Amino acid sequence: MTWIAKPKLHHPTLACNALGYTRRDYEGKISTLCAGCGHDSISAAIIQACWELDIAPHRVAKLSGIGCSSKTPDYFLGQSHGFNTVHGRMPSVLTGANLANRELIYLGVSGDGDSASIGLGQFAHCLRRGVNMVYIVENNGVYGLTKGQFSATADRGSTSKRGVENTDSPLDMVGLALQLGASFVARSFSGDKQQLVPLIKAALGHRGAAFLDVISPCVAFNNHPGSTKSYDYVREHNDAVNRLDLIPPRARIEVQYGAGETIDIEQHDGRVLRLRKLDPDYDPRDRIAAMNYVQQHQARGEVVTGLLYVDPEAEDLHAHLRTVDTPLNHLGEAELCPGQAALAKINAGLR
Ligand SMILES: Cc1ncc(C[n+]2csc(CCOP(=O)(O)OP(=O)(O)O)c2C)c(N)n1
Ligand code: SF4
Ligand SMILES: [Mg+2]
Repeated sequence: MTWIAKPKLHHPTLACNALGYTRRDYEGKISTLCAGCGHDSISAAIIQACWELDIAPHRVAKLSGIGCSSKTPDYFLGQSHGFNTVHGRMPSVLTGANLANRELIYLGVSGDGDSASIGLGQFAHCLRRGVNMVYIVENNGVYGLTKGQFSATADRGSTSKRGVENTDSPLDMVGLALQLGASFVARSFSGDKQQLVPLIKAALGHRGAAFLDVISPCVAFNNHPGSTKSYDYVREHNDAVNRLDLIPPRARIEVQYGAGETIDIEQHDGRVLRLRKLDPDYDPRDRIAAMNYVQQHQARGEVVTGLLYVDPEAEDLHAHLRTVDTPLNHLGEAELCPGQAALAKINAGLR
């Protein structure tokens, strides 16, 4: 709970990184998400990655939109800069911040509702512009915060908590990111920290638009009608003296599987998610091959995970715009104001 402060005392034997920080120095407030929510595992992976990379927390700017996923930056990197924006508007605020101060490490955290519905346009443009950032979508196929409506990434034929079938085609964030020109595209699963932590570290080291789609189960809005642990079942069979909403804690799903292997993961609602980890000889430097690979496996009902595409030579928005090396917010009036003579020359050129 956010009003319960975390104890500041650290055990003296906790391991420190090269900056002298323990892993706990990269934590944030206590999470208010449902017990077992995949998003908390992603926060833990971000903490681990930043600690292992010896990133000074004050060098990170974390930005998000609106949703359970977008709440998570409050639960990690408590010493970093943070901006919780409007629903779907994280990318434009991040782009502006990045243009003003290129020296920070930009981490955008969003949800499938935030990025694939209301924020789809913003998502598209920050990727195609090559904004230097790590963009993580915590993808659960629902609007978790507003009680589980289908998001645009929900599979056709999947049923909601109320048993309603989704008749719309899903939108694949990875396929879109590849098409839109992101120079680093990866997918993972929240419960696979062996894969997720290195992917976050690689994305943080990439110059350009790095996109990470992380499948992250929502434990609250996938309880099927047959379940005796569902809200409806409990309400119908509960002779209660008052009505309280209860979110039953569920175990986090954790997985381990090797390169080239597939794994079937039974989710909390009983649906099976088939993940395939990339083959060891997969070459991630070919964008078109990556698009084909993702589509072919998708047609077989497999969700491919791993680093799908990277352009190691990528350039970012600052390179495209040829901005000065000094962050714009460090420049003084003398550098920012060209003076009367320069202005007169520009005006003359426009006559
Ligand atoms: C302009 C606007 N429209 C709608 C909402 C209501 N709303 C809040 S969060 C959300 C969807 C969140 O879904 P997602 O991004 O997938 O996050 P999750 O909770 O699933 O992690 C919606 C529609 C809002 N806050 N603002
Ligand atoms: S409603 Fe779903 S997404 Fe939101 S905190 Fe609970 S489990 Fe996570
Ligand atoms: Mg969601």
